[in-house]
Formats: sequence, C-alpha cells, structure tokens
Amino acid sequence: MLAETSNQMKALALKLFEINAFKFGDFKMKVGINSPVYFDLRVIVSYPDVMQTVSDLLVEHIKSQELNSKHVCGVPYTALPLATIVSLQQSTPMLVRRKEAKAYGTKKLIEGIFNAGDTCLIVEDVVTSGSSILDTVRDLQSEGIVVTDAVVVVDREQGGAANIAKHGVRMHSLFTLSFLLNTLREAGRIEKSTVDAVAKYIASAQINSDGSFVGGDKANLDGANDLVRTRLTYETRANLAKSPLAKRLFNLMANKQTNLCLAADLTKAADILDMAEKCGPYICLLKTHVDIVEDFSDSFISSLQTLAKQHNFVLMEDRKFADIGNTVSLQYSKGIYKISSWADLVTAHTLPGRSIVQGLKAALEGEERGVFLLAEMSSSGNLIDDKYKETSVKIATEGGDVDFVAGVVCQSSNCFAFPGLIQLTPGVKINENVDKLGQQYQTPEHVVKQLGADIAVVGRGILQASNPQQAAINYRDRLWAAYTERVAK
Ligand code: 5IU
Repeated sequence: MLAETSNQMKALALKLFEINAFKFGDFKMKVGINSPVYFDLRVIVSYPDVMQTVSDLLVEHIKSQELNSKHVCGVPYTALPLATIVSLQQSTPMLVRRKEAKAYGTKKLIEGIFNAGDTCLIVEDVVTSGSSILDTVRDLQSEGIVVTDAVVVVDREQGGAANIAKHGVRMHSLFTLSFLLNTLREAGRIEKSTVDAVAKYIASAQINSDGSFVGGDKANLDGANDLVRTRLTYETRANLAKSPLAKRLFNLMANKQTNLCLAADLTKAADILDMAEKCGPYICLLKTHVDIVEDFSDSFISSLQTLAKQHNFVLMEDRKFADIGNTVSLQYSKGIYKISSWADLVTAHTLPGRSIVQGLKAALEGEERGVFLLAEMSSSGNLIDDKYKETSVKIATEGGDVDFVAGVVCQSSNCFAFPGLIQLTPGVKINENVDKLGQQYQTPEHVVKQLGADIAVVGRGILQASNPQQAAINYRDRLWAAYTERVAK
C-alpha cells in the first residue's frame, strides 16, 4: 500500500468510528450470539465526504487489483449507493438485484441490460459470513452472469472470505477488522482491553455460510462477554461513550470514586443549597425538580453552579420532557427556569418519539449538554411495556442524535447493551421497600449488582436521615463497593 493511501485509510477508519459506522460493546447479531463489535455502514449516506472517500478508495482498489468486469452490482441495500458511485466513476454499467421478485409484470430479479456470459463485480459494505454476497451471486448466476470477484469495505474476518471462495468468488476488502482495531488503538481511541476482547471473539466466532458457527454449539465464544457493559470499568466506558456528557460523567465517577446521585427534592432554595454543600463531596450528580422550588431565583441557580464546580458534581434537571419537539425546545430554554442555560443533563420521556431528542437539541446554542431517556420507571403499575422499552433504547442508541444521549433511566441490566451509555436507576433506599405513593425501593447492592445501575439515585434515604451528610457517605460507600465488586468478577 502506498504511504499516502495508508494515511488516507487510517483517517477514514477514524472518521467511520466518529460517525458511529461501528461501535464496540455487546450487540445482538443476526446469527444469534452477541458480538463485541457492531457495524452500521448505512449511516455513511448522511456524510457525502465519507461516501466520496470510501468510493474513491474502492475504485482505487478495483484498479490496483485489476478487477475488470462488464458490470458492477451492489448487495442490497447498504452497498447500492456505493455501487452507483463506482459505476459512475468507472463508467461501468450497473445491475440492480431485487431482494424480492416483482409480483406483477416481468418477474425480473436483476434490473439492467446484460447478456448471458457477461462478467459482474460485486460491491458490498460489511462481510460477516458472506451469505448476503452469496445470495446476490446466486441470482446473477441464474441469469447466466459470471461472478468471480467481490470488493467489500469491511471484512469482519469471521470466515466470509473462505465461504465465498468455496463458490468461486474472491473477496477483496478495503479494511479488515484487525486494521480498524489497530488504527483506533494507535490513535488512542480505544483501549487494549477492547482490542483483546474483539480479537478473542473473532478468533473463536468463525461462521459458516449457512450462519452456523464453525465448531457448532461447542464454539468457544467467550470474547463476546468481555465487553458486557456491567463488567467494564467507568474509565473504559468513558472511552466508548459517544456523548461528551457521558464521557465527562464516567470520568468524574472514576476519579471521585462515587456513583451516587442525590435527588434534592426539597422545596426551599436554601435547603437544596445546604444539602448540596453537605453532600457535594460524595456525589457525582445532583438531580433537581426546579418546579417544586417555592423561591426559585437566578441567584439560587448561580449558587448551585458554584457548589457544583467547587465539589465537582454534575447537575441534572429531572424535567421528564414529553411534548412535541417545538414545545420541548421552548420548555427547555425559555420561561422562568431557562433549564438549558444551567442543567448539564435533563431527562425526557420517549413517548413523542425521536423528535423529543431533536427538539431538545434544537434549543441549544453550543452548550455541552445531554439527555437521559426514560425506558423504565420504578413506580408500581406504570404503563411501560417491553416494546416501549425496546423502542426507547433504539432512540438512545441509533440515529444521528446518539451524541446527545448520555444515558438511560431504567431498572434492569438487560435494558440496553451499549457500554457508552450510563444507566441511572432511582428507587434506592437502605431500610424501606415502598412509600405510600407507589415508589418501590431496592438496596444499594441490589441496584448495582443485580439491576445494573451505573448511578443510583437516592432522595429521601438521604434527605430524611437524621444526619444527611453521614447518610450520603454511607450510600456512597455501599454503592461504590458494590460497583468495584461488580467489575472485579
Ligand atoms: N424517579 C423515581 N422513579 C422513576 C423515575 C424517577 O423515583 O422511575 I424515571 C425520581 C423521583 C425522585 C427520585 O426525584 O427519583 C427518587 O426519590 P426518592 O429516593 O426520595 O424516592
């Protein structure tokens, strides 16, 4: 590889990571077992500069490998725009494979003009087992088209090349997963433990073209578990986070050694400030409900911000936004509270759909902020079901706004898998199980070790203690000990 091309490839690898075309964590795959790395090259259509670079490099690769063919054909759907650009740049006519044959008119599988005996180069984005390439090859071959080569953007190195070679097709990849891992490692974007976990998984998770694992049920797939989020340290997760606020909070938690959030649900400004002063050294996050403060004022907010700076904790307004985008945008930045001007974090319901996140983002003027999305609640009889929970997590982990979502408010460790998000769990108290209004409590150890909480929210457990500062210390100690035990396993 020429030095210039090599630098271009490295820059592109970093860019792909930056735009979330791939992520590290613990992801459900088509083939059944979880994977520590996840690719979604569909996002590149939103970045014309990335599209340009990827297709330039593909064309260069095709030329250098002398992959001359009469046609090009992209594997539907992600690779279709890439195949289009390759076709244009090389003036090679394109063929389009239908995923489903038309039910009416001509039942053609392949669109475009061709003759039996014509050659065709396959273009694909990511190869795992190679089965998608083989589906396309089969349809082309059934029309008499000759396929000998496939050019792909990423080879996950899980046996795809060997699988398609068995069918007489050679694979030429721009990137291997190892190259991507090494490039990110060299650039300090991921840790050695991540590289090792992925390498271990890839070595053991070799896949046959029918989707089964080489070695069958006995395949040793341990590596996949090494990136399960509840086993990773907050430092590691800071590096995997996509939201700047999540990064900051994870690092703060690790440095200050606390995963305690104080829910300062008090109705007098002076009482909240007093509590913030006493508990500040032991918390990572202070959560407010400003609409219950009877004497709210700008000076209350500036005093709270001063304490947050002095004691190094983050501010969250637990506003639970739930309206259409335009309204939440106004609620977030205007009115008496001007929440976006001071709260590092806010909470929001996902009930209105993805537009809630976009509405909040639209209110910002360059401030570094984040949102926690609600996926579960601690109150008995709440209406959230599994489908709602899953869709909420999708909003938090997919799409163009993932850099704004710092975490998820939920009650269970299997709610989401991506380790770059923070799990915030309320409903924590040492001595009680319920209150009179439907709140259900768990112990600090239970929420961290069993329910997967990264930050535990404690309100009345501290606020109503005879010595709140001592109570904050107790909660901090027990929550932190539970976390260190959890990651030591
Ligand atoms: N809170 C919950 N449960 C939830 C959600 C938020 O308790 O499911 I979402 C908030 C409400 C209150 C704090 O501000 O967390 C818990 O306070 P107590 O520890 O006093 O119950």
